Amino acid sequence: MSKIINGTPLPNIPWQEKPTGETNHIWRYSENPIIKRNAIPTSNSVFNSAAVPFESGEYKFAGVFRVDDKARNMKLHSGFSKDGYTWEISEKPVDFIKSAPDLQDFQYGYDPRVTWCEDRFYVTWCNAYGYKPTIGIAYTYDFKEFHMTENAFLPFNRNGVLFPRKINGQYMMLSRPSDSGHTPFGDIYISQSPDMTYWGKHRHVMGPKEPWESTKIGAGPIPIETDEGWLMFYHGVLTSCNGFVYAFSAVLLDLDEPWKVLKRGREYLLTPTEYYECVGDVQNVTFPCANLVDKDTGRIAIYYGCADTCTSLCFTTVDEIMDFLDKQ
Ligand code: BMA
Repeated sequence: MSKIINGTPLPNIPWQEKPTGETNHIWRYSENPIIKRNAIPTSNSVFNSAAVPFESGEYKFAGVFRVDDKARNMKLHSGFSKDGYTWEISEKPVDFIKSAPDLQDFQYGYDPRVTWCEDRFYVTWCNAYGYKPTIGIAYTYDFKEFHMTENAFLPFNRNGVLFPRKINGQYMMLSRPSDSGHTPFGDIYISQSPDMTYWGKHRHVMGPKEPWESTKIGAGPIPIETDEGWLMFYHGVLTSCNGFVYAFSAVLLDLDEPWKVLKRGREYLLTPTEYYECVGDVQNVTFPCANLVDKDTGRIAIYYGCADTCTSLCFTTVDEIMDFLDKQ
């Protein structure tokens, strides 16, 4: 049994037992989707969003949500939840406070990740700089005020995922250099920073390998630290005659040199098969952006966007994924 290190107990993690007869290593919540496209009056869709444990009064969870409005602007909204299933999403987008006067104004933002690191929550997302996508960084203590700092990289880049602690004295961030459109390529890289401002020492982590991910891959939720390595879900894209298909799998990265891949899924763990994953604004998309983890039981609840329209939950455990990786 592999152990989670550097995590916290989360007895109130959203959870359903693996259904009898289920042969996959990940199983869906029976009441999916948990957040519908019309969650707030102005929303066209709410998907590819991030949730974390956060205590505030009755609330036990907080998050940053990708909300596309009815003019199809891509905005980020904060939200709170008592149980991790039912979310109260702010009707107003996050109004970022700029940490330097000459930082760009918020133009658009999507696919947020939220990481607890040291003393605060960091949000990383695909941020427009001159209307070109790169990786934005902000921090918050309360999910009410968000301080936007320097972008991590130059355009074009997407899927910036921060590790939850420094490794060998460096902050580490995964990302996926891209182009200005619906990028037909993409490998995962890692970059290092002593101060969250200057990023360098870039290392290649991995590129597409199997048919299900043959177009491009990108980091998913925040990596989970286990005694065997960093466990991370990542998405992979296949180009079919109907367009892109977004599925996801898992990888185990070296604890001290996380650009080294120790084990990697050959098969996908979850691919669009349910109606809400196949039908929506963009068909056939399952896109994980967050995982809650209970250190005591190894239970994992994954939040994933469905068909660029709504948000769902699925479940697994550290042991299930290690078992899957050992069999690949
Ligand atoms: C990517 C991003 C994601 C989206 C996916 C599928 O480029 O825009 O937010 O889920 O495409 O449309």
